[in-house]
Amino acid sequence: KFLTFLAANVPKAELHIHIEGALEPELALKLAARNNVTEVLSKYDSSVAKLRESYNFSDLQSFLNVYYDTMQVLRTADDFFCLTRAYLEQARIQHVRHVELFFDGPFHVRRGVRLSSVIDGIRSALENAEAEWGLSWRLLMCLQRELPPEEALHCVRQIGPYRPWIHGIGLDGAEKPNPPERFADAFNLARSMGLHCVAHAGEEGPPPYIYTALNVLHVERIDHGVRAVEDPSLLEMLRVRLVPLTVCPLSNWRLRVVESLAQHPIKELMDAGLCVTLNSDDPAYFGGYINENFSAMIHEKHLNCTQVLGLLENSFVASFLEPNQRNLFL
Ligand code: ES4
Ligand code: ZN
Repeated sequence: KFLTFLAANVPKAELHIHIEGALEPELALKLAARNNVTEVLSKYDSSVAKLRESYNFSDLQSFLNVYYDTMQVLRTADDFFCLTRAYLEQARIQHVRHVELFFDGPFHVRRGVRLSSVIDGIRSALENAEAEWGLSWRLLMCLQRELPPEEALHCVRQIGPYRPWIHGIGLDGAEKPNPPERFADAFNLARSMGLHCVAHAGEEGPPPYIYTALNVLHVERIDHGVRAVEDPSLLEMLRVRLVPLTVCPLSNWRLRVVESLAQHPIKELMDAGLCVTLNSDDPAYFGGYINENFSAMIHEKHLNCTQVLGLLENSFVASFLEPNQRNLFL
């Protein structure tokens, strides 16, 4: 189909990708062996097939269980380098020219991996891609909402030395029953440091979580936000305030946020006048990278050319690039 070909080959930005969610089972097993931590994947028989078999999720928590298990194999800066390099190879093939990448700060710190290892490894791979093929990038530290807010605050305080390479913070993890306002202190500190602020909200959680992400955390973008369709006045607020949504259709489908791809509310969100972008979220777990998310929506929602080009343009408009660089064909 022509539009799928077009979307696949046009330059684009990806704004919602968790680097730990790009850990394919093959690399996970390789890293487990080299770090002598094969036991962390033993409940999956340390096999690619068993790991992939476990990627049959019933909700967000059932995914997070496997995701947090698997990322235990990431120990050293070089592990994060290899992981990021592997993702960026796919991104390059899919014509991603700009990426805004999340990593899970508090979770890694809690299991004894230093932020310096995480950030140095990811950053090296990003800088290589920038030098080799002109990628532009931003790096955002996600705070895990199921962990204590003090751990989130502690991680934001630790950003100092890495400030040149950390452009913002996000909020991810188990959404219910962890509303955004619990993390007001961490977000206030981040904002005072000049960091960009985004948050996952309205993925599994109800519309009020989107309101508090906007009004208490003062986020500039909402990650997912698909449940905003349930609340017309919230849609209006997102439109008037020009708050973009980073939507991840394959993720929503695999985590049963929507019953089927055909029932995804992307058109309602676009028709409400919102700045919607398409992203992969956790491509190793949800069956596709960014172009597969485009093709899924083009096929299942019968998007027209204007809608597809609008999504591609929005990926730059909604980015944290300099305003004069937020252009599709720059
Ligand atoms: C995530 Cl899909 C999703 N939702 C919330 N937190 C996450 N962390 C990684 N993927
Ligand atoms: Zn996400």
